[in-house]
Amino acid sequence: MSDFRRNCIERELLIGTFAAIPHPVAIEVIAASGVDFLCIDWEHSQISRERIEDLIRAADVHRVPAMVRVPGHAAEDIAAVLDAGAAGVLVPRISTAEQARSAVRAMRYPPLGARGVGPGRAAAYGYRIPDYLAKANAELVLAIQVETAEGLANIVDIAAVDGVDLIFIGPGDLSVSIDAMGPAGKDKLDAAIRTIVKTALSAGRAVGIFRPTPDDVGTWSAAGISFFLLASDTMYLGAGLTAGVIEAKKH
Ligand code: 3PY
Repeated sequence: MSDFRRNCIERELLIGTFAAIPHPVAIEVIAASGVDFLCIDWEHSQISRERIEDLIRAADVHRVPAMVRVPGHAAEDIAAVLDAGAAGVLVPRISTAEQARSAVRAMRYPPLGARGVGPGRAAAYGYRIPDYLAKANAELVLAIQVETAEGLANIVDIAAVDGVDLIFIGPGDLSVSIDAMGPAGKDKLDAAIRTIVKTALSAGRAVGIFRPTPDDVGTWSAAGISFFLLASDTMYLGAGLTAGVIEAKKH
């Protein structure tokens, strides 16, 4: 098993960020920050499928595991990023157990799933297909994202799906979906998050969450969340530069 998957499953504290800038330089800057992993955000960025392989390559140079958040549930997209060498996949908007099972089928080779065999970068362009087939199911992380009212209602069934390593909570979408936005919705949103965490942990899944800042990582890690995606390269660029400009303009 890869260290990354073992650390996910064993609920080691893992800190990463989303990569949304479609250039390997941004990946190298992220990798140099000390993150435990990064997640290339194909869902909410203008990163093209062709570019993903180069971004993963840049992370590999620095030995930082790179997962990819795919744009939807298509098996073809999951296969494409895994063939490019992703260390795992984050599948957004999983709201039913059947959607979770379909993600497992797309992610794993038989007998656990139905992923197709291809001569991609992950298998050394075809030269190491048998080696890759022997280890891929054990090495790659499958994280599914629960972020809808329907997903919250179905969390017991979703968490029970074998082959899912980690349930990742998207608080932004969840807050919109359950009508718990802003400060007025905080208690409702926190209660929903705690329900997902408790159910996922009872089913033996690790739990992750998106946080825009590290401020409450301690609170959520005490609640059992071990995998954190903190903001994104673009958000940190914006926050860092804004703070610098404000400071400079004081003089
Ligand atoms: C959310 O907060 O809904 C997310 O998807 C974070 O990426």
